[in-house]
Amino acid sequence: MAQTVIVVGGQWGDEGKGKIVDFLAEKADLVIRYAGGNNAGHTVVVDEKKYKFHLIPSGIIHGKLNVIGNGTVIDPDVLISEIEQLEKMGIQVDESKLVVSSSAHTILQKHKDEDNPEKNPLSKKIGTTGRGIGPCYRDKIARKGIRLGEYVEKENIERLKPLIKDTCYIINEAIDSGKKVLFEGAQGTLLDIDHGTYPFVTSSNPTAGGALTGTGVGPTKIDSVIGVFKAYTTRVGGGPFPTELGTEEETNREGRWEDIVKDYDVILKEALEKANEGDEYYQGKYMRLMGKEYGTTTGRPRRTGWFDGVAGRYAVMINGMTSMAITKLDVLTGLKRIKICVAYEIDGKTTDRFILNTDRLYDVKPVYEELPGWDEDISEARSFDELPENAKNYLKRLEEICGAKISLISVGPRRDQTIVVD
Ligand code: 2SA
Ligand code: GDP
Ligand code: MG
Repeated sequence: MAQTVIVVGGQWGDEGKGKIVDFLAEKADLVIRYAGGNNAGHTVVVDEKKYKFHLIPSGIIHGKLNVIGNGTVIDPDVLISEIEQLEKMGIQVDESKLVVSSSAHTILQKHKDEDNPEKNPLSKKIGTTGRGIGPCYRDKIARKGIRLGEYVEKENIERLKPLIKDTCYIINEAIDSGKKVLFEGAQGTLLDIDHGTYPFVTSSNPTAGGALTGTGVGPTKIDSVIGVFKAYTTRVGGGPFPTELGTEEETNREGRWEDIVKDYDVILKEALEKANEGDEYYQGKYMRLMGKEYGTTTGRPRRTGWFDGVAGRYAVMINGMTSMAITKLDVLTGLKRIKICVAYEIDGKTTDRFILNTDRLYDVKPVYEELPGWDEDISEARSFDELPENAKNYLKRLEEICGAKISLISVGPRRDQTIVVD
């Protein structure tokens, strides 16, 4: 592992950044969250134990120093309850394990009240997580927010006081003394307030640039940027999604995970049969079921679709990715044919560039390349060579289309289900 690594989401979030960060964290000294708040949700599975994080970096299970940087927004109640939950699971959280920037902004009750999708048409349209993220960042930019250091002092929150630090010094001193630092992205490139599908975005910069402003580290100190991509695409909430399979209404009708888990095997088998007959809706449904594509924060079903190589290439460029991690390759197992979007057709023309005008992105028709799939169980593969030929070919095509090499492949949720590519 390079000394300083940014792990960033290449799509619309939930790419499996938590798992990749957890895998890399073993070799790191510091793990840092730099943007967003408890709208994020990372699931990490270690020894069959499932850990769900919203605010605290995944490095906490390794006993590393975890930092929540100045670019984040913090709901103090959520932070305290996450700390308490971890302590119940036997993970001690004190200032040697977790520090939080005094300059992070505070999510207040009024921010949460405002960002209620049931009551606020804008929150509903965007499909926000309802956690008060947008209103809090708005107040920060308008220079009327409350920074966490000030809030914790004012409200006298004893549990958080020892954790509040000027984290930019801690991080820079660690880097200067040769320590290994991982920057953990939340959400993804296409949800970035500047580079994503505005207004269907979150209110921060999840991209690599956000790792700098969100921590106080300069660009010359960054060695590598790993972009995490699913082997297909998902999206939660509203907004255009060129390679989507099936419609949003149908997604909603399916209900939440709790509702379908009872008949899981039967529904999955039916979805695969219909998917292999060429039914697009069931191809998407198969990905949703196989990938358990239901939100960590809200339990919402995620919209699913084929890998979008145009968006992938754009994400590689925006973040200056030095390599890619491809996750959830196992989810595609069973599909006879797998598609990759290689270009967009718009106004009768073909382009290999992402469309930055969000309204126009709805009019895009993906140009697909079709590759043969594989049937073999790949969840026990631990090297590139152990993968079926068709899986290898699929990955090689993703590299060519996106223009970055693949350094990690994930074939299951567990830490050990990871392939390092030399
Ligand atoms: P917000 O709440 O203001 O940040 O919402 C704005 C948009 O950003 C999307 N967004 C996300 N998309 C995927 N995953 C997210 N985190 C949770 C998870 C989601 C969940 O990791 O599973 O549990 O539902 C996340 N957070 C924000 C959101 O859907 C809006 O489109
Ligand atoms: P993040 O927000 O990017 O950290 O991603 P999430 O944790 O929200 O969503 C990714 C989900 O996929 C989690 O439930 C992970 O446990 C799971 N996951 C990660 N990698 C893999 C993989 O390679 N295969 C499978 N089947 N699941 C994975
Ligand atoms: Mg997530």
